[in-house]
Parts: sequence; C-alpha cells; structure tokens
Amino acid sequence: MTAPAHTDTVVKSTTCYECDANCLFDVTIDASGRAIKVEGLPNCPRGQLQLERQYHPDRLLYPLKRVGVKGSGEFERISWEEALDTITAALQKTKAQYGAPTVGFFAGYTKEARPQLQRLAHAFGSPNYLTESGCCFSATMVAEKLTYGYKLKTTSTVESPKTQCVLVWSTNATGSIPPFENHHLASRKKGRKMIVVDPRRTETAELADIHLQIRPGTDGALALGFHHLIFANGWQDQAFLDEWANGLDAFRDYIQEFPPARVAAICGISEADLRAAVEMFATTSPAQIAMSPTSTVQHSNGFQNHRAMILLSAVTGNIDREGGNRFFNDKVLPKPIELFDVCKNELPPRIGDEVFPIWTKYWPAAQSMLMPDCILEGKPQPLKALLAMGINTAMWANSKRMERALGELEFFAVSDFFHNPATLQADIVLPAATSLERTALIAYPGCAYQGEVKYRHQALPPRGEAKPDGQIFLELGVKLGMAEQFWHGNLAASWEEMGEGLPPDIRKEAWENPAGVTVYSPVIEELVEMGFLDADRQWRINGFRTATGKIEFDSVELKAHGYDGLPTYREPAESPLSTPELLADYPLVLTSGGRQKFFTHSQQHNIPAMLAHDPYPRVQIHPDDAAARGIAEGDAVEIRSRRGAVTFRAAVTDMMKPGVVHCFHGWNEANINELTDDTQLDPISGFPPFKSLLCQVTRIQENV
Ligand SMILES: Nc1nc2c(c(=O)[nH]1)N[C@H]1C(S)=C(S)[C@@H](COP(=O)(O)OP(=O)(O)OC[C@H]3O[C@@H](n4cnc5c(=O)[nH]c(N)nc54)[C@H](O)[C@@H]3O)O[C@H]1N2
Ligand SMILES: Nc1nc2c(c(=O)[nH]1)N[C@H]1C(S)=C(S)[C@@H](COP(=O)(O)OP(=O)(O)OC[C@H]3O[C@@H](n4cnc5c(=O)[nH]c(N)nc54)[C@H](O)[C@@H]3O)O[C@H]1N2
Ligand code: SF4
Ligand SMILES: [Mo]
Repeated sequence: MTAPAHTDTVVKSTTCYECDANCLFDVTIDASGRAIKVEGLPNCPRGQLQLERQYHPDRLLYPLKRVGVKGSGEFERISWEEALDTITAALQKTKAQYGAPTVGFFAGYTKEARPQLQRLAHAFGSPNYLTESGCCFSATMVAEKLTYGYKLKTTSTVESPKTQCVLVWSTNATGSIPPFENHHLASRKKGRKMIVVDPRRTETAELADIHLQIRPGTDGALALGFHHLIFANGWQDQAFLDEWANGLDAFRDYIQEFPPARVAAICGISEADLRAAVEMFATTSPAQIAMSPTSTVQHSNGFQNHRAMILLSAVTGNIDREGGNRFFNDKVLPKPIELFDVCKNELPPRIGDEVFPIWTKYWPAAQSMLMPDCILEGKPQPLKALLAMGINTAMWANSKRMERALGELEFFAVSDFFHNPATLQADIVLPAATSLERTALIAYPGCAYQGEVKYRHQALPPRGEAKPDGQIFLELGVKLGMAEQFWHGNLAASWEEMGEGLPPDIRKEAWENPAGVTVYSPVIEELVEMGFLDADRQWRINGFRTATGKIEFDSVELKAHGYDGLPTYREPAESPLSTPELLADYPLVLTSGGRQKFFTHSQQHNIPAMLAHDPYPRVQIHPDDAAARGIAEGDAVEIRSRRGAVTFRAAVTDMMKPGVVHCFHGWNEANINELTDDTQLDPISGFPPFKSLLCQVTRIQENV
C-alpha cells in the first residue's frame, strides 16, 4: 500500500481513553478513514500504541451468541437486533421470575458510559449497579468523608510550591500517574523533603530522604506509631485539635499501645528510621501526604489503616492547607442522569447495604465484591442475570470462584473490545466501540479547586459493527419500553442533557474545544468573600461535615454500626503474626498490582509491541529469598497460596523487602488473582486483601 498523499489526510484533535486520564492528542486519518498516526501524547506507551489496539486482529467486531458450552469459546455472529432482543427478553424474564434486583449491571475500569448504565439499572428497577470501585479507591474516599466530612486530595496531580515535606504513602507515579517520569513526585524538588512508605524500593522510594520499607498491610500500625511519637514529643497542633477533634482522649490513650520499638517490629523497619521520619514529617511545615487509591486499603484491615494515616494531617495542622492536604471540592458538575435518587428513595437495598452499610451510605453503588456470594450462595441477596460493560475475572480476588459464579448465572451479557476469561462465560458478547470511535462528556475531577470538562467528538467510524457502550444501554432502555427516558436511543442527546448542568459558556467551550475547559470550585470565591485570601481551610467557615461537626478520631458513626470508632490496628487476616500456623507452607508475604505505564490492568497485554517492553508475568523477589530457593533471574517459578498455584517468571531484585514478594497483575495466562482471597474482605469497605497475603515460591524444573 502506498502512503496517501499529504492532502488526503486529516488531523483531528481528540482525547485518549486507554486509561481515564483523558490526555489530549492529535490523530491523523488517511483518505480511507484509517487512523495512521497519533501525536502529542505524554510519554505513555498505552496512548502511543493505541492504534495497535484499534486495529488489532482479535478485536470483537460483531455481536456474538454463545453456541458451545460455557467457557468453550464457541460463539456465532448474530445481528444487533437479535442480540438486543435476546438481552431484553432475558432481563424481562428474570425480572418477572425473581424480581428486578436480581439483575446486576456492572461496569469495569471503564468510566465513560457509566451514567447511562446506572440509569438503565435504576429505570429497570434494580438497585444493583456495581463497579470496579468495589475494590478501587472508594474506601479511601469513604474513610476521608467519614473522618473529615470531605474527600481529601489523594494522589496529587497538582504540585503546591509551598509543600516543604512530602510523605508518599505508597504511590509510584512513574508507573501510575501521567505524565509518569515527569510527574512532580517522580523527581527531587529543591527544598522539599521526601519520605516514602513502600515495601518496594520503587523509583519514587529511590528519591526519598527516608524510605520506610514496611511489611505489606501494616500501614495502620505505622501510622499509629507516627501519632505516638508526635504526641510524645509535643509536635501536635494542640490549639487546632482542642477546637476541632472529636474523641481525642480515647485516641491518645490508644496510641500508647504503639511505641516505636513495637511498631518497628510489626512493620519490619528500623526504629531509628521510624523516629527520623516522624520528626521530619511533623516538624517540617507544611507537609503533605501523597496517597494511593489502593495500597492502604486493599487489605482485610484497610479502612482503618487509611483512617490512621489521614489523621496525621490533622494532628500536624496540615489539613486543608496550601502545601498540605487540601479538601477536594466539587467544581461545576454535569446534570446527573443516573437516577440514583430513585435508587435511594424507591428501590430495595443495594447489594452491600446488609453488610457494608457505611460504605454503601457514602458510595453510590452496590458492593461488587459480593457478586460471587450473591450468585453462588444467594447472599446477601440473589443475583441471577448480569449485564456488564468490560469485566475480566482475572482482576477479581479468587478469580476462579468468580469465573464459576459467572458460569452459574442464568443469563450473562457483556460488552468488550476483546474476549477474556469472563466473556467466555457469557451468553451474548457485544463489540464495544473504542474511544476513537465514540463521543463522551468527561468531567475530570482534577485537583482540589480546579477540574476539567471535555467533550470528545467521534474521530473514526466504528470498526465492524462495534457500538459505543452508552449507545447500547440507550437502545436497551428503548427496547425495555422506556424510549422517552432513554432519549429514543440518541446518545448525543444524553450527553447534551448532562451538559445542561454546566454553565452555558463552559458547555459551549467544552463542545467546541477538544482541549476542554478548566473549571473552578465556587468555594474559592466564597472564601475570598469571607476575607480569607489564602483560599483554604474551609473548616473556618463550614466546620467539618461529619456526624459531630469535628474531625472524627473516635467516629460516632462507626460505633453506631458496631465497628471500632478509633482507627484500630488489626493484623492482616493472613500474615506471619496472625496465622503463624501457615508459615511452614507459606513463608513469604505476597503483595500484588504495582502499576506500570505499559498496561491498564488486564488491557494491552495482547499488543506485541507492548510485550517488547515487558514480555512476561513477573514476580519480584529479593536475592536472599531467591537464593534460598535456588531461583535465578528469569526462572519459571510456581507461586502457591492457600487458594491455588500459578506460574510466573522470577525478577530477582533487591528493590523488594526480604520476605515479601510482589506479583504484577493483569495477565490472563498467569493470573495472580487465582491466589488472592475473596473471603477476608475488609469489614467496613468490603475491599479484598490483594496486597497482604501469604505464599510460597518454588523453582520449576524446566526441560532444556
Ligand atoms: N499505567 C497504569 N496506571 C494506572 C493503572 C494501570 O493499570 N496502569 N491503574 C489505575 C488505577 S485503577 C489505580 S487504582 C491506580 C493505583 O495507583 P497506586 O495505588 O498509586 O499504584 P502504584 O503507583 O503502583 O503504587 C502502589 C504501591 O503500593 C506498594 N504497596 C504494595 N503493598 C503495599 C502495602 O501493603 N502497603 C503500602 N503502604 N504499600 C504497598 C507497591 O509496592 C506500589 O509501589 O493506578 C492507576 N494508574
Ligand atoms: N491482584 C490485584 N488485583 C487487582 C488490583 C491489584 O492491585 N492487585 N487492582 C484492582 C483495581 S484498583 C482495579 S481498578 C481493577 C481493574 O480491573 P478491571 O476493571 O477488570 O480492569 P481492566 O482489565 O482494565 O478492564 C476490564 C475489561 O474491560 C474492558 N474494557 C476496557 N475499556 C472498555 C470500554 O470502554 N468498554 C467496554 N465495554 N469494555 C472495556 C477491557 O478490555 C477488559 O477486558 O483491578 C483490581 N484487581
Ligand atoms: S495516560 Fe496514557 S493511556 Fe492514559 S489517557 Fe494519557 S496517553 Fe492515554
Ligand atoms: Mo483502580
């Protein structure tokens, strides 16, 4: 094929959705309508190689119905008409037989069409709209709202020049936050001290003045150890606490149990490092904690771990202060179309209301981590049918059980770009349009006071018969007899209705300018009007929006639900200290899921050019642990937990803490989640312990 003449090409400005950062870029399209080049993206292989996914030979291009047994992979092409009619009939039948709540509506990592999917769930009469947030991020937000009445800005995307000390509580921007190596946490800043907590000596930890290389899942003990030393040395902001802390006396009593020697022993760090880190953090002002959506909370004790950590901002007077940890503010928001009010006021309880009432109170969805129980055991409520937008069992704790659960559903339909272990269990598989092929209104939350609104126009026609997810959900709404409520199937009209929530000038600009509009939270003006020219410390005018109006050191709301009100530390449910009887068989601590810029979870592992960067599913193991097992770099190794065994390749590296191994996640063929646990969920959030388990690693003798 000859390259088309320059004049035959067009360049369109659009936004990337290989992950939800929505980076702006230009795509060049040739005369035949094929995208041939992408430009202007950050140094991100997923964005740069997106055309390899766009034109991947394995992409799902037509609706399919399963013709073989579940899991066989035998499917037959059908028309959209047949696919949507089949789904409509199955949903109606399930509703008639068992009730609408037994139909679940699930969204994986992908976010754009969630409003339309959630609307479909609630309009259909099911409260059970579920998402990947059942194991991601939400627990941090709920912990923050419960403790402060506000969400804190967690992984800082915007740097404050005032921050004198940053305590990076396990996030490694080089792999997880664009622009990666150009992110402000990925370099030393003049005059900014840096402490990093992480079981691995990551690129970020390499930069630190002090690296606290803790045993996974001991974050709560470490944070309480910080509090102990802060109060013991009188470094707390007592005047602020006198006015704004609820339950401080009980908290001060409790932290007496966490003297440095004990904390150092629990966490596996040196007492001297602990003392030095606490002094640096507490006596350098303003100090900020940069947090992760996963590392403190993906544990059986994660919610309280996270609370213990965020309270460090309050005791040091760094809360909602420039250079410290700001509150997150709503900017201008699109009009909600999710019908969540209908769900709350008119529909029966969501999955999770029964067992995780705090989490469901603060998070507007059902708790998806209970799906296997709901399907296999009918508890806490039965689930009989599922419509999913992007689901991969390889991402679920104890994946094989989740796979079995999907196989037991009476009906299961899913949209995706590719087959994966979950789609093979489906009755109907629908081809999803990629971001290049679909429109979307994106309200990107951004930092505390500043966010972005963008509208993506369609850059390319869909390949084959792929359809935007949102379009699919509207068409199903129409087929289910709700044409009026589902814009008669017009996706653009649904975005326009959402856009009605925006001031007209912002809406116009967002629709016309692919770069979008930067929007600000009204709270800035409010503070300025009140004479607070530094525009922070909102609590001066609003207090803390908690049950007591103060910062909840000893939460009345948690106590009312029978939980500990204090951020109590408990050992991970499976750990060298809590289950010593397992150590003979499973002597190593297992953590998983550190991000790399090559992959979005289970995605992009089918792109050959990407595999050139990272060809194998790897387990990172310390040289001493490897040597003791006769394991060398690149060896095939079996990793075994109480749940099963999986083969990985050894990456022998002294970045690991001795006694701890880390597996990358997202590989269908070497799935770490076959080894993770779906029974010991955090009692408050329902999050699974992806990051603190026990395992053994052994070398596999390979035939040469
Ligand atoms: N390229 C890319 N970027 C992504 C994603 C992706 O798939 N690919 N996923 C996105 C999503 S959905 C999420 S939720 C975020 C996740 O974002 P983060 O959670 O910030 O992920 P990482 O940057 O990998 O940092 C997590 C760190 O936690 C450490 N860790 C492991 N166990 C423990 C523990 O018990 N305690 C502590 N304190 N640390 C521990 C790991 O060693 C790792 O370095 O990333 C987002 N960004
Ligand atoms: N062991 C371990 N497991 C983890 C984690 C960990 O750290 N360790 N992290 C957890 C976290 S934080 C998260 S967020 C989850 C993520 O887990 P998932 O939500 O499962 O993430 P993905 O693999 O990115 O996406 C799932 C499927 O969605 C499809 N998909 C992507 N975009 C679209 C789209 O626009 N439309 C449709 N229809 N389909 C699409 C993909 O092709 C893929 O098959 O994993 C969790 N699992
Ligand atoms: S960070 Fe990478 S994958 Fe995510 S939107 Fe930007 S370019 Fe795309
Ligand atoms: Mo996540």
